[in-house]
Amino acid sequence: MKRILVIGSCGQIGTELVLNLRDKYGTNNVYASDILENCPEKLYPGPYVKMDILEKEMVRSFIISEKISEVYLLAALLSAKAEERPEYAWKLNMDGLFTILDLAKEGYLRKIFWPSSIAVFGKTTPKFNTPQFTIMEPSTVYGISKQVGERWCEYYYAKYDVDVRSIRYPGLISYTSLPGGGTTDYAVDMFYQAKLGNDFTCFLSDDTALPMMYMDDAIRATLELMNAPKENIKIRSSYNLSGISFTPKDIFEEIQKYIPDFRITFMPDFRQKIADTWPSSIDDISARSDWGWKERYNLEMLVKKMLDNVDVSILSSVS
Ligand code: NAD
Ligand code: AKB
Repeated sequence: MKRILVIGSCGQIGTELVLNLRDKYGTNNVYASDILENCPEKLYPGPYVKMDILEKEMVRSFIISEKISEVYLLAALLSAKAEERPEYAWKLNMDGLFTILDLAKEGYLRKIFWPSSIAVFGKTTPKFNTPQFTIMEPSTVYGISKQVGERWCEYYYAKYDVDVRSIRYPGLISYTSLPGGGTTDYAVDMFYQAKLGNDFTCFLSDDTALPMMYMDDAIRATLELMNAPKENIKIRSSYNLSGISFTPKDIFEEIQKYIPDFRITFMPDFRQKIADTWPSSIDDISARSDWGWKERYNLEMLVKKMLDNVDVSILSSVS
């Protein structure tokens, strides 16, 4: 029987991942954990433990005493927040990964999921249909931490046979919880402002195309990767994963089909410089051929699903 721990479970991905894992493996076999005192109501009932990934001894003793077999390590500072706190971002994004990789090396964990990002690429990377193997010169602290993390995952697999699996997620769009401080967050914010009847000020320019994905696809990809036979996982750094590529103008125009009075102004800020170094679209042929990945959501489906489900009352929980 699997015993799963999700670290960073109260965030944008963690909330949905825990719900999906509990559906699949049973509520009591999936521990949610986060640095926050309490988990979001959506994760009641179910085991929750307050845990700071940087408290190494506490993390180790919990995993060993609870006989955890799989860890999904999601705790991190994302691109925009990491630029505000570079030293802390480096510590958080790297130290936690070593704690978990070492536990697997010592035989306490059977499998690890650790997400990378399109932020591993940089301005010297081919921008369109970015290949799996290409030039990677990230210029953000977040991107550097993800690229270095990829190298260490690959190393622990090659040297110690640690079964660590990873996806370079694109920008994720969802309504269950709010995003945590990334460059692609604008696309989620746009839905809340549209539903509130507000005008929207976009921090990226109208023509900034980025790889994006609806959360259901990202969660499904994660579970498919984790359940694929070990011998199929040929890439131990991280897999490129492609869903949709769109600009702020594309998504605005799609929302406007439902809310014709919706208005937008473009006022690029420091996040524009980050976005300018990232790919516009991704080639994910390796994920497709190694473990059968295929996206389901296109832009039209994503926008309809978001407008049907975004609940603006969630905003009061952060104000
Ligand atoms: P998020 O910011 O929404 O959630 C991160 C969670 O980690 C938060 O609940 C936070 O409280 C928790 N956390 C922070 N510090 C912690 C600590 N010291 N100990 C334990 N928990 C701590 O992030 P997310 O969007 O859910 O992203 C999860 C992972 O996926 C990250 O590694 C991120 O880099 C990666 N990723 C996300 C996206 C995306 O679009 N959401 C895209 C690419 C990669
Ligand atoms: C961010 O914008 O930082 C994240 C990511 C693409 O890694 N959404």
